[in-house]
Amino acid sequence: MIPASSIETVLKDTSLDKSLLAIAEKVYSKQRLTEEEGVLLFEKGELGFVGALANHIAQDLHRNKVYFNRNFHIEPTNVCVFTCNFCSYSRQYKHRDDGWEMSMEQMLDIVRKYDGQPVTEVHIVGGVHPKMNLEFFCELVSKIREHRPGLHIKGFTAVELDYMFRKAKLTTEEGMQKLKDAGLQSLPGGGAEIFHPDVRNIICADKVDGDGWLYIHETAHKLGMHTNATMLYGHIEKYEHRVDHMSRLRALQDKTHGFNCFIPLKFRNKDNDMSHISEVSIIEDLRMYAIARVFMDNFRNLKAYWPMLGRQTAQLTLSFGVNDLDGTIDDTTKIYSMAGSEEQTPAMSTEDLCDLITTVGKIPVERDTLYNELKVYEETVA
Ligand code: V47
Ligand code: SF4
Repeated sequence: MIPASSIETVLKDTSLDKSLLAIAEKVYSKQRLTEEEGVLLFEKGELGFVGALANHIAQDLHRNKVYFNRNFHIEPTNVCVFTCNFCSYSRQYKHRDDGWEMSMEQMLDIVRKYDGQPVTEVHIVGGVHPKMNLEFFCELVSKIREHRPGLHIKGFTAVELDYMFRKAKLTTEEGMQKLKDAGLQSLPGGGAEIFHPDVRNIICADKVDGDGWLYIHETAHKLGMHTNATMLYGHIEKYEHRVDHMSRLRALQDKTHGFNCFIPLKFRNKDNDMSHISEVSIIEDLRMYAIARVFMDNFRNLKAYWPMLGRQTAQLTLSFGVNDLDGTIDDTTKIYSMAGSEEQTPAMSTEDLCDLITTVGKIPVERDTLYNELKVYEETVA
């Protein structure tokens, strides 16, 4: 499914709302959109229109290439001191018998399971356990590094890091440097949710705030590490909050150039304290991705995380500005299956991912965590 029009057709459409035409002209001449224009796109831009703009930008940046990587996750625990209302995954410390807590050896066993397999990245993320501290995670990272020096270690959301550093009574710089010295190479984008306090104070009041999240990522960037950024959309937030969130990320990216990619995460409503909120439609998902591609003009990569969206919707996003599908995952994450995703045992082989990409006429490219191209599967395009 390709947006019905090209941007050139859109520009010639005399029936188009004047404010939308002005936005299309700005996109065509590579000018940045203001926050007001971002909100206007959400309010007035129908799917075909925003899709034409997003597709134009993605084609310009990536031609038909779509990236994926070979990765697996370690989720050390789902015990968590925080109480985010949208979370279906965590268990409070007093109910830890209902959850899981992995030992060092259990986590290293997961890494050893991939010995001899061509994975390039381990993604470590979990709940914030009061007894798993900075020292424990430095040891984990250095043991993984020692066992498999070539495996890129991407780990710990700003929420986990904020808690670890505070408990260790270290500054963000000191704590981050310790993890970097142990072998941590980049940070995932979780914990961002919606930065604006009007929303954050309702959905996840007790964890690091928006400024704190941004400061942790800025510090990582200053130390030469790359990071990702997410946004949890489709719950109580208004379009203004989405645009404010993206605008703050865009401003930090201007300053540091340290973000690898932006990942909008669709709110899933199973078994959490926000289950009464309906999930948004697939059309709204596609509009979200397309507008992110248009607004986030300094983020080269826009990722659709297929274990959360489901593989069919993820495939559709490829025609609406997305150029990355994350990885093979190998059934090593529970966050989204517990929140109601279609993907109850998320795993895709490289062949599955390539098929999904080539079916919509795109070229699969295996990448590493930093988006260096490892293999272009050009010959597989039908
Ligand atoms: O911050 C939790 C989200 C995030 C729900 O950097 C939910 O490559 C939807 O950050 N519905 C953690 N989302 C996962 C994460 C991530 C995932 C994939 C790739 C990367 C990356 C990072 O999961 C949390 C929160 O925003 N989340 N519960 C839910 N019910
Ligand atoms: Fe804890 Fe993360 Fe769940 Fe929030 S989203 S309750 S920080 S595991």
